[in-house]
Amino acid sequence: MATHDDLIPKAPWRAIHVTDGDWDAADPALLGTMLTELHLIRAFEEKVLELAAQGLVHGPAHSSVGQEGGAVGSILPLRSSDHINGSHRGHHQFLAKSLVHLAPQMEPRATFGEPVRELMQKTLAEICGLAQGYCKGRGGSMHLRWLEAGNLGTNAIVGGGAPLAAGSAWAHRHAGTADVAVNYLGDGAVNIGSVLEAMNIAAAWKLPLCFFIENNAYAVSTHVDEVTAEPRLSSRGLAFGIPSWKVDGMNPLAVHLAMEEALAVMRSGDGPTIIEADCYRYFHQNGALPGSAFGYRSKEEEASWRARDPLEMVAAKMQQRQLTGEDEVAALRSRCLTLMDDVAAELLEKVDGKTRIIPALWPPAEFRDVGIRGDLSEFDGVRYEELESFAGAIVEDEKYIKTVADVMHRRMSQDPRIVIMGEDIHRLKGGTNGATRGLSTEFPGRVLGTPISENAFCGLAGGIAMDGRFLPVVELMYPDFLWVAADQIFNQIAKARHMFGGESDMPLVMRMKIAMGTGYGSQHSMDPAGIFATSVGWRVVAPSTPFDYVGLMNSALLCRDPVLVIEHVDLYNGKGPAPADDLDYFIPLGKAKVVRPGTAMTILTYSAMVAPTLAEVEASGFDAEVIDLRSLDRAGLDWETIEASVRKTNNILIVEQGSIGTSYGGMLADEAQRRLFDWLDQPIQRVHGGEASPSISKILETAACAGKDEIADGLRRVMRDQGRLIAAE
Ligand SMILES: Cc1ncc(C[n+]2csc(CCOP(=O)(O)OP(=O)(O)O)c2C)c(N)n1
Ligand SMILES: [Mg+2]
Repeated sequence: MATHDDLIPKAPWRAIHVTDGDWDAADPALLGTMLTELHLIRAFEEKVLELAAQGLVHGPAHSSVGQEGGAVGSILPLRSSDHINGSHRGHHQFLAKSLVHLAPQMEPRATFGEPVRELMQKTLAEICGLAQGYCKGRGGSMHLRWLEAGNLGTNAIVGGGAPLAAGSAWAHRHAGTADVAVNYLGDGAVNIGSVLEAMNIAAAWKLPLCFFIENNAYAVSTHVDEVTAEPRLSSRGLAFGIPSWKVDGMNPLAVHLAMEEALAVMRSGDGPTIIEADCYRYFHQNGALPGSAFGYRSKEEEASWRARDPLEMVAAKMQQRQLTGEDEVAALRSRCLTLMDDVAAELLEKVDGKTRIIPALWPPAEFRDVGIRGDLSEFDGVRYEELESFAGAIVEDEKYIKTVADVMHRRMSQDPRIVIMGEDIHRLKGGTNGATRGLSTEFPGRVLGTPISENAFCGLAGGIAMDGRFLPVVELMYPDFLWVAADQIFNQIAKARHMFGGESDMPLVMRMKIAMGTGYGSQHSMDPAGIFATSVGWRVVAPSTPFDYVGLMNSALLCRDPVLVIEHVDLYNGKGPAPADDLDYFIPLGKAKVVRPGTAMTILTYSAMVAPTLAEVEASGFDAEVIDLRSLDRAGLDWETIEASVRKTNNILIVEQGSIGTSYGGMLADEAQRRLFDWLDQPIQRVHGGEASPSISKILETAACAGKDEIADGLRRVMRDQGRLIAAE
């Protein structure tokens, strides 16, 4: 008969409770600060609900009323240089972190200073979508960011902030500080992959990151017991070796003590922690009605939690120690309400008996797209080169893949901020293709082999980029994995700058190789250009020669925006011109290149389709002009070069390899016909692959991808449809 041993989890999992002795021993100044912050946040949230009820908050108002204790208790032991982020329900954490930054100690009897008043107004203004808000009204309630105070930015994607916070924690650790990051999340968020992936990577890499779970038992109307067999959510730590605490989140002192214990772990370099705080939101998911009004919970349950209100608890404990009195608490409450009335009044006016936002406070409509990308001023004064005018020595037949590794080697040796990450990039002589060859031995600690957690490591890189002390380069093994990491790549990295007000840089480089033709089938064979180029925020480059790779990679690394560098297996194995010893020049983001002048048509193409296009043009005898686009994103398309060509040729053929569904050419054709319609003699023609993603079977794969035959056919079509005789037909 089999025998069993009980296995002991690697990390402790404990409930923490406070005693009367703890309350008696608590520093009076700490309790006074707690009480003041709790009241300020409560009054703030009540004002938000009041404005929401009057229709003055556009979008949801996810109030934290009832949950203030967890935020205040956990944030008071933090310092300004510690970072936090949270979710859609984040006002209380944002305010608590900002208050600790502005006024580490608050005296319940003192009048509020101007900085606190300004905090309240700017936060309220942001929630109302007004220009004076922290994110100029762009972020609203769900995207509150104030980096100076350590607020990285709240998130409307449940769990989406966890990988970003891991990036911040990585930056703290790698910079050699003892600072930490705290990711606030709900019980619902514990079940999403981003969070579980982030827990794993944070533990594997010993990142100083606290996952602070506000377990209010509901995700909208769904009870935690319905969606997990282990509703004690701090148990998740057991799976990852993360020390975890379960604590009464209505008790700010208990939470404070739990966070102090967690900080001792994190600040001493022992990795992440989890704190699960049991708490309750008094109202529904959003707005001022209780949850019971929607039938998913009872009035009795609500009353039982309200009876344990954190504001009342702290006040009662302080009164027991005669640190305050009922009148003083009432006076504090009244000063908080007056403060909120005052700051709200400055945003509002009454017209015909109706309250409205003062019109002058809205951001102007022209602000709509401002700050999607940076202004590229970081390129001022750099040395641009083109192969044709390059004064240095050229190696005519350099392997493209060697240049990929060489230029990164050069940049990493010059710039200690660069850190690269991806699956297996630290082994196998430079990852699966040799693109990072030699780097892990040369730069230990800066070449990170990641777990297979695309969402987590892409988001972690995003968090590093937003932190700004380091410069992340991410390799995605195959482009199709972008769907796995889509939230971090598109919702987080791409949107952050614009969403947070248009000024927060996101300097990050992502590399991926197109692998069509390798037989890796439907899930490894996409061209990512179309998806990235239509996902505003990304810049996209596709160098087709080793020489261009050097200049464009250098530009990608200098740019303050996220840049996708598209590579291709066909290029890796091919050879082309490369600089013999100069790896320091740039090629502008936004500069296409005419690689063959001609008059019969303009062919727009990129990456590994440039060479076969040139070959087919020569074979056809048609005098086509071929443009290697090089920069593919909407802001990077070089319309000057394209327009000059089309004015001459009056015909466009777009050549790409991949399938039509997510193709790049659709966006390009749309943009081109709007701009160049007057110069066109016929509709824009396109060469592209089939509808389905390429299959593994060699014949079917060849049929699915555009190649030399399709290009030749495209050339003939353009000639035929412009009515020019074709000798062969
Ligand atoms: C990925 C994702 N799925 C669904 C939603 C819609 N949504 C917003 S909040 C929410 C519930 C979140 O519950 P929980 O994590 O417990 O946080 P709480 O609202 O209780 O603070 C849902 C489903 C979302 N914003 N993001
Ligand atoms: Mg919840």
